Amino acid sequence: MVDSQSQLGFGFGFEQRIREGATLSLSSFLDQQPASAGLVPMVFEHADFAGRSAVLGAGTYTVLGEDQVGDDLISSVRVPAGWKVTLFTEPGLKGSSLVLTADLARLDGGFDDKVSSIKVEKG
Ligand SMILES: [Ca+2]
Repeated sequence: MVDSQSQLGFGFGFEQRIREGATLSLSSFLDQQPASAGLVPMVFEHADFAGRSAVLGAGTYTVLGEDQVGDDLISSVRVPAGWKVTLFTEPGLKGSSLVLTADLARLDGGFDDKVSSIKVEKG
């Protein structure tokens, strides 16, 4: 009786250590991924993917509130492979538009701090 109890106790503790070790390795692996490996497009307040940022899932953003960085503030955009992000200079997907299918570290003068609505598509 005593022997089998101590074996059970040992087995449980060993499994726990394995699980904890596996979890730690996985999270440190994920932390080391560059932001460009993200699965969803992101917009940034400043050039070179700096300042405040927001993740934009597929959909239409007819006005940009704080959850989308804000109106007339976006200066750079990350677009993962397989996504298409269209920027518009006016609310409601109006005004000048710019289609992005790859990261853009610096919007040009026509769009820098002028984006007011966005359409995000996948595939
Ligand atoms: Ca800006």
